[in-house]
Amino acid sequence: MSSQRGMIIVLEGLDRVGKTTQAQKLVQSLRNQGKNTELIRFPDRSTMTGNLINQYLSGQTKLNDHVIHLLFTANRWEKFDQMIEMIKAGTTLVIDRYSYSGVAYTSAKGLDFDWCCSPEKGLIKPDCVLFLTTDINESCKREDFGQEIYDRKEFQKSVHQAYEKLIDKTYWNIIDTTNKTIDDVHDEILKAIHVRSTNISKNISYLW
Ligand code: T5A
Repeated sequence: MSSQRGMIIVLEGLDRVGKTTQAQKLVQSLRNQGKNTELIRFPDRSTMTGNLINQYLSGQTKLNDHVIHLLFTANRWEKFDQMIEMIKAGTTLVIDRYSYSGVAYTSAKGLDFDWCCSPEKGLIKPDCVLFLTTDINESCKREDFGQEIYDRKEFQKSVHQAYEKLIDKTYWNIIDTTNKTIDDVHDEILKAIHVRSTNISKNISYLW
């Protein structure tokens, strides 16, 4: 066991805003700094729940809105024990989407906000959420937008409004990526992480 627990960093934002690009670059930079770092993506489409989620997102299977919400949450609970182990061993986790996506996307469909939060209760609370924003007109034009069921501009606007209810400046950084290069955004993220990393509590906290 490491004497210092790993940091937990989450990237959030609308579809195609650049989360995966930035998560991968962040993992690489942290590893270059000598930090043991792992990338986790939600949904994890490789598990049993992930397979159902993938069928739903690609339009092959229809599911009740409550059911798909609980599947996304279960997909996170499946990783819970492994994540705790890694953090305690001193591994930094960079997580591409998390509970905030769950709540923002489902509540944007009109489901009760508190109901959406409740199955997330008890999951690990991140030390830092990087909320990537951009001009929706730009992200909707990016490659592959429109391939999955949530890739509709009007729905994305509702999701953004739902995210705004979740912003907690005590551990969220809003990173406006509009007209910025991938490298500029990466630099901004590194600066934000550096500031947050000086203030990590010894113990793991839990949502919500
Ligand atoms: N969902 C997810 C829920 O409803 N509930 C949940 O609990 C969870 C976890 C799938 C869907 O599931 C929903 C949300 C989603 O609708 P996903 O697989 O993470 O989730 O889907 P996306 O968010 O669409 O993930 P993507 O990987 O497709 O998009 P990213 O990661 O935001 O974007 P990225 O990095 O792949 O970049 C997209 C393109 O933009 C370019 C990249 O090169 C790439 O071509 N790009 C830039 N171009 C110009 N300037 C920049 N600064 C750029 N940054 C990236």
